[in-house]
Amino acid sequence: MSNLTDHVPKMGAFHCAMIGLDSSGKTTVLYRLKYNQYMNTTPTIGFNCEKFRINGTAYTVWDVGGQDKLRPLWRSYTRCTDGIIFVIDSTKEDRMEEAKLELLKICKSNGPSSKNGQIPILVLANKQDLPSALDECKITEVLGLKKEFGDRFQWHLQPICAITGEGLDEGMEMMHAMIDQRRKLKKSTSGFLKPSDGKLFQTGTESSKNNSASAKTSRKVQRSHSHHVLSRS
Ligand code: G3D
Ligand code: MG
Repeated sequence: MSNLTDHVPKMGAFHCAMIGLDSSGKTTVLYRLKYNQYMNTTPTIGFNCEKFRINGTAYTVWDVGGQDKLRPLWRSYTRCTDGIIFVIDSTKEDRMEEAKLELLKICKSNGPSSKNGQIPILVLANKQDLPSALDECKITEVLGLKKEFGDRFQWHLQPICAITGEGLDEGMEMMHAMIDQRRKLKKSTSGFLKPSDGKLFQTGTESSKNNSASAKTSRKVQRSHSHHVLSRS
């Protein structure tokens, strides 16, 4: 039996904070998502904010500057958001450790035990058009995604090219699925809505797959992608 609210149209936008090291391609991603075209960027001092719709869902995305002196600001954007988009430059093997440390810092403050509970993370492995780009397996390994996040976090790694937009739709579909899952989980654990079978929640894996399969996308991903969604029973 489905919950009553499953049939109520979703109100309001999904709020996402987009962070990552400087020059990883955050602003290029932002404008690709908003205008579906490549736009020239200049280094972001402060932040950019854009609103747009993807497959009927409204998003407000904050793109926060990634230079090291701006990184202390990240937390104020990630604290109360629905989802975190973490962009990495897949060609910069020598900066992966730095990216990993920054990602871990943010995750620690948004983990399951934090006040706001766990916030889903979409890792965009950008610049896959370049021959020197590390592949998905290598990036998962160097960022320690399985080791550090395991099944404690909802996360998804998506290889993309922000210049062409390849992989972005798939990544945002996964973000949508993870945010939906977190909202359902919050409702079910708050005691207002409990699934009729008494379980706290079902794994989001199947719904994520279904979402991906049914989405009408114009930009296709070439590589397979890995993800981990929180499941509780
Ligand atoms: P940032 O906002 O994370 O700092 P930007 O990064 O969006 O400003 O992008 C930094 C540089 O990376 C830009 O090049 C941009 O064109 C480039 N870039 C972004 N995404 C991709 C991609 O998918 N593939 C390739 N090849 N380049 C990308 P410039 O030359 O303007 O510094
Ligand atoms: Mg920028």
